[in-house]
Amino acid sequence: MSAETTTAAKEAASLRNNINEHSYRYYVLDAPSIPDNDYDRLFRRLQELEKNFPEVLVLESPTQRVGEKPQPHFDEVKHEVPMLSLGNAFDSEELGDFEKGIQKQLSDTSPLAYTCEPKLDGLAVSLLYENGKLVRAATRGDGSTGENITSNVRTIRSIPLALMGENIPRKLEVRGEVILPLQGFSQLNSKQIGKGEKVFANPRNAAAGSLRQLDSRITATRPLDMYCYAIGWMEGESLPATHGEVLAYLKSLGLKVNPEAAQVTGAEAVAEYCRAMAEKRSTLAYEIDGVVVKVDSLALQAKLGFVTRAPRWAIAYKFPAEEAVTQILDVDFQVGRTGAITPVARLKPVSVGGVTVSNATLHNLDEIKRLDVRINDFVVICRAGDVIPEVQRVVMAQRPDNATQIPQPKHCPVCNSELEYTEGEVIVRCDAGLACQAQLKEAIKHFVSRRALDVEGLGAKLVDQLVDEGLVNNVAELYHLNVEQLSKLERMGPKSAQNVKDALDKSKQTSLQRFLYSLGIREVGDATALALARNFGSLEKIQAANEEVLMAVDDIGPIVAQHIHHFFQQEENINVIHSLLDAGLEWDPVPVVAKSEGSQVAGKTFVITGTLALFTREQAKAKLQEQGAKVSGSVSKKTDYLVAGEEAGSKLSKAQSLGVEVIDEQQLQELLTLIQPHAKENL
Ligand code: 5U1
Repeated sequence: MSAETTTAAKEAASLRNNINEHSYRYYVLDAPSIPDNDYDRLFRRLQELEKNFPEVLVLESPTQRVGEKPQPHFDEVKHEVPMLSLGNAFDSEELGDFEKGIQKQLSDTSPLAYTCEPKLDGLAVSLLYENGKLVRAATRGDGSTGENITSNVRTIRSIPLALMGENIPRKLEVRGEVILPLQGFSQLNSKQIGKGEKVFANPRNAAAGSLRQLDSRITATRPLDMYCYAIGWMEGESLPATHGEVLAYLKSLGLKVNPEAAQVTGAEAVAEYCRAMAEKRSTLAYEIDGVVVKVDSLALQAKLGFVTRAPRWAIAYKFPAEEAVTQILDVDFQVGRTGAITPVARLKPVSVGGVTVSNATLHNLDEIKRLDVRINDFVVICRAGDVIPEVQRVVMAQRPDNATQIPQPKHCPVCNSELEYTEGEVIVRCDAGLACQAQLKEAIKHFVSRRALDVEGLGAKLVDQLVDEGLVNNVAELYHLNVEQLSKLERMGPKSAQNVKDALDKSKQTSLQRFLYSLGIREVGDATALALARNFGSLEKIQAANEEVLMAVDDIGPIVAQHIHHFFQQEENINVIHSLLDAGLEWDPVPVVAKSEGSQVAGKTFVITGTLALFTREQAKAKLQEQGAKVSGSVSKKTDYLVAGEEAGSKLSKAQSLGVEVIDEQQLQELLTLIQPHAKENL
């Protein structure tokens, strides 16, 4: 190295330290120490040196945050230590149960010390530092395998590319939440509107969309931030004794940790922290949806261990569903797949927990009566998670003079046929079946949906067009479409048309369960379809079964049996089935399952909670019942097993406190397949 280069290298190193320190103060501590102009000057000088002396350039230089070209895809990353999810608590009683469960396991009733911190509504991300340098960042994915998003994460200014401080470990895998703060979110949406591009529904979606960019130059324009909350694993330094100290250690390395984190003792103090955080929520610069509570002692955490994918030593307290008041502008009636008429309130748009809501369901006509809701009324809207917002109550004190009764519909709003009001039934229906375009569209959407024939690329808008243009009058006619017809439709080029045609051809090879489900028989979900397929083994036998024979199948009661039998009696349905078979739909023979003979689960009582990945809950239930197990909705002393999926909530805490055996779905699958090696088919 020449003397000139050595001098340049020294100056570059000093500039990097200087710039990193100022960035840290600005982005992590939120306490800038120099004016922007001075910072820019330092930055430009470093860029100049690195340009003139490329040999002094290092990957962790602050000038190297943004990549120069897009990447083709994200590689997979296998997490060395799984990224866990958390069980939920919804009130102080459940927080108390959480503590009791732990005390029971530890055989010690002393109140426990916890660290509480806000639960950020963002995306869990893992950062890997080797010798202090950021070498990899990954999404959580399914907890075991995520995606390598290093180039995007490098653009997040509050994440150090090189750790600071004295005790830098040889290797450190640190976890936290990437978020888009509220101010950045509204700026981003204003920009999107200006460019005529998609507006993000909430900061979480915007953060997810930003991290999923293949071009990190786009991510770099999004003001993302990250708060770190845990060490996944570490080499070369020893872990502190408590979680509070872990957070302090991460902070000493230059990582951003949440300043709201606090240590408290006992479940009551935790509940108090949660109440205080709920009050503070609207003043925070980012969205939160609850509080994460962790047993503070790492030794106790290790002793308590894990159930399925959630630690026993931590829980997420979730804030109650969000509410807002707005005015009903009108009420429309929508027609569902089975002809059910649902009243939908059209609202003056209102933000509920960061999402703009303009429609809310009123469920059915009885609900309109129960709420005594009228057009122009001010109403409380409630939105919980991804559920469709609903009208919760009328603000009677604010009822305006022009509040008008919602007229009871006499005719179908789509096909105009007379509506059927059945004594004692809450649901009003249009019984025009597929002659009603709304029902036809919904039937086709159901037919091509993921759990049915799974026709990729045939989305709702395309289905609407196919029906509106008269190209498809029943599901079988989908298979008569040609590329030319498809490519003439809106937003369809020859390539997309060919893709849809290919996807339709691919869907012809299916399973009997999917085929039955896709027919959209009332009350026949995919679990019932599976039970039918397993019990009868062939379509012909199901078609020939009378109600009594159908009712011999576990879980099929008189009403479901009547719907199935009725469906297969209709000439129109028989014709469509023939046309589908003529079009080439086929499936492998289905082995008929002997009921509970020899099963490990026969006679046992199961409760299923949380989100399962290998089964739907209904499938798990159907399979258990098929093998003679009972499936109950609530945990009690009589429960033999709790099957806990992701985000298992209060049932998990209750099972733990009652000492009920908790298994994950892998173990469930093992129990189910012990005597039936073919039981995995068709899941
Ligand atoms: N604040 C915070 N969020 N959060 C999410 N802490 C925290 N801890 C988590 C998760 C999933 O998991 C621990 C088990 C590390």
